[in-house]
Amino acid sequence: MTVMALISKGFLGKRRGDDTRIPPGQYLTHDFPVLAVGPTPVVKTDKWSFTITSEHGVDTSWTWEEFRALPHEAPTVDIHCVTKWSKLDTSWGGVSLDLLLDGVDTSANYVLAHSYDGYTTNLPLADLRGGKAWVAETFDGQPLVPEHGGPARLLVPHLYLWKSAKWVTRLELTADNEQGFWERGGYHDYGDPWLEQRYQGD
Ligand SMILES: Nc1nc2c(c(=O)[nH]1)N[C@H]1C(S)=C(S)[C@@H](COP(=O)(O)O)O[C@H]1N2
Ligand SMILES: [Mo]
Repeated sequence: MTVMALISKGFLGKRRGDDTRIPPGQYLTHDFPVLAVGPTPVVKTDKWSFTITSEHGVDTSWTWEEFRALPHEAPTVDIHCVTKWSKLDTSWGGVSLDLLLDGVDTSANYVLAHSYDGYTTNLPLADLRGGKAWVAETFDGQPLVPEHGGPARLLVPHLYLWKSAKWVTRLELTADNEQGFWERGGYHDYGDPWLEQRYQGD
């Protein structure tokens, strides 16, 4: 092998590696930090429900058993927290939002996600479609632990992780953009980690 081949192999190897998957301003971590506004809520699966409320006020709901019986997917995705850590190749199990939204009559453009701890976060409905978002209930093949949002959390890995509402229980579909908890506090309405949309105005 020529010297050039060795150099370009090394260079390309690095270029294809982890560093190209870390958005600007982020660093790689192998831990899984826990971040929440308040204490971890105790959510029992026999009391759990997940509801999509359309802009017409129509509810589509699942009990835990009904949700568990839905076809599941096993996405492996990179996640990016606005506190600057990124974690690569995280593996989850959950139900695609495409499936959950299928049959919901809506022409809403936005979603306000509601969680059992009172947390809310907003995002465009389009960002929940197209194989990009799940209601996840396992992590690394194990039931999702309460600290990380169990029984189930929203997983929207292409946006900063504050959009991935832990302990999610309801998606409210809205015609207009309504800000959630951190967005009212100055965080960005969209939150694209590749554009470093951390705060309003970024
Ligand atoms: N219900 C709820 N979901 C939440 C939060 C919260 O406080 N409550 N914090 C958000 C924030 S700011 C981040 S960074 C991620 C952290 O997820 P993790 O604790 O699993 O790392 O959860 C998000 N989802
Ligand atoms: Mo966060």
